This record gives sequence, C-alpha cells and structure tokens, in this order.
Amino acid sequence: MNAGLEKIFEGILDGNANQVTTEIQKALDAGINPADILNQGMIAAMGEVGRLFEEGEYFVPEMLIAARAMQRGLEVLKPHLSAEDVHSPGRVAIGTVKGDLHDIGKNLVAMMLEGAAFEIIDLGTDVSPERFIQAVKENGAQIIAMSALLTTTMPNMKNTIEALKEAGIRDQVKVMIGGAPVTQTYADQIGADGYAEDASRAVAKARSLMEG
Ligand code: B1M
Repeated sequence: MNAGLEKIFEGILDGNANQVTTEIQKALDAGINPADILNQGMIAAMGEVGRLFEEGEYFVPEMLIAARAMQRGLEVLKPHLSAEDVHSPGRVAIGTVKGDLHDIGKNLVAMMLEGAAFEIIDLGTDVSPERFIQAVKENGAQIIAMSALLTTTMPNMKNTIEALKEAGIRDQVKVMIGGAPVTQTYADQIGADGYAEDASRAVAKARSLMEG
C-alpha cells in the first residue's frame, strides 16, 4: 500500500483524527485518487477495526474513536468524491425506536455502516413507525435499522414491522434490529430480516441483507 494511504489506515485504527485528516489532505495534494483513499485507506481500516473488535482486541471505546476518526476523515474527503467513486452497498434508515432515547449504540452502528460506505439516513431517537415508513417511501431506504435499549420499547420494533405491512411496503425493505435486550429469537418472533449483536456484526448483516 502507498505510504500515505498506510498512514490514513493506521490513523483510523489508532482513532487519531488529526493524523487521518492531515494525511488525507496530503494524499489529495499528491494527486492520489479519492476513491483509493476511501477504499484502500479508510474503508479497509474500518474493516480491520471490526475484525479486531470481533476478536476481542478492541472494545467499544476503541471502535468509537476509530469511527469518529473515520467521520472526520470523510468530512475532508467527501467534497472530492464523485458519485462513481462511492459504490454504496445500500441506503439505510437508522433510528432508536419510539419512546427510547438511548443513541450511543445506534450512533456507533450508523458510523460503522457509514465506514462501510452505506448511505445513512439517521432518524435519531424516539422514531415513530410512521417516520420509518416515510424514510422508505420518500427517501428510498432499502434497510430499516432499529435500535432499542429498553425492554419497554422493544415492542415498537414489532409495531413498526406491522405498520410497514399495513402500508403495503414490507416487501420493499429489509428490517434489521439490535440493542442490548434484543436477541435473534426476538428478531425471528417479530419477523425481522436480521439481527446483529454489535456494530461490527451489523455491517456484515447489512451487507448480507443487500445481497440476499
Ligand atoms: Co438508560 N437504561 N435509561 N440511559 N442506560 C439502560 C439501557 C439500562 C440497562 C440501565 C440499567 O438499569 N441497568 C436500563 C434498561 C433496563 C431495561 O429495559 N431492561 C435503562 C433505563 C431503565 C433507563 C431509564 C428508563 C432510566 C430512568 O429514567 N428511570 C431512562 C429511559 C430514557 C428513555 O430512553 N426514554 C434511561 C436514560 C438513560 C440516559 C439518557 C441517562 C443515558 C442514554 C444517553 C444516550 O444514549 N445518549 C442512558 C445510558 C447511557 C444507559 C446505559 C448505562 C448505557 C447504554 C449505552 O450507551 N451502552 C445502559 C446500561 C448498560 O447498557 N450498561 C442503560 C453503550 C452502547 C455502545 O451499547 O447501546 O448496547 P448498546 O449498543 C451496542 C449493541 O447493543 C449493538 O451495537 C452497539 C455497539 O456494539 N446495537 C445494535 C445497538 N443498536 C443496534 C442496532 C442494530 C445492531 C446492533 O441494528 C439495527
């Protein structure tokens, strides 16, 4: 790998946002293709972060600062990327379900998905079924990603799936769920298409939902 791209890659792994932004600017000034900076330097680094997390070498704080460094880097790189440079695997509308204000895990999932080049529509917290439906109808979301941290708000995942059915658009969109009290069994019970236990696995799950 080009030495500059390597520094970007390492900067993301270390969560060193200043290194990442400085090295991206240097790479751009040196005429390196923005798509190569994105794919070889940045997305590859987030893939490595996910691997280290799954192997127990990284924990949530390391993943969070890496994702933040990635986001800061994207702010520098984005104006230089053309539509052809970014091969987005899909468009994801993500939110914490109605009644639930926990957003740290949801934000982490959104950042990791963005790091994997997914287009993210972040609906925030306390998201009603109607708002998720709107994201499918008006914003073309291909995946609805719902997070819940409370046992009392988990039923709103089921309510959202029911609302999608009532709106006649259940088959137009994949539904993925997660959050501390959520399980694969619950996902199966309510008819979600996928469940992921953490932000890294959420990326793999979203990819497989787009392929399937
Ligand atoms: Co709250 N809270 N909280 N809280 N809070 C919990 C969740 C709780 C377990 C604490 C406890 O009692 N031990 C408990 C829930 C009990 C239950 O329902 N079984 C609880 C409670 C009761 C409450 C209140 C009701 C307290 C009160 O007011 N009486 C209240 C509810 C407010 C509301 O939402 N309406 C409340 C409020 C809050 C704060 C506002 C103070 C704050 C939230 C701040 C914020 O998010 N901006 C807060 C916090 C911080 C927590 C704890 C301490 C930490 C949650 C967190 O951020 N974890 C939490 C206790 C705990 O978990 N130890 C607790 C870190 C985060 C990275 O993990 O969100 O699990 P997590 O996300 C993971 C995975 O779950 C997964 O990936 C992430 C990263 O790997 N994941 C997904 C998450 N979403 C996913 C979606 C996916 C896939 C994977 O696909 C779509």
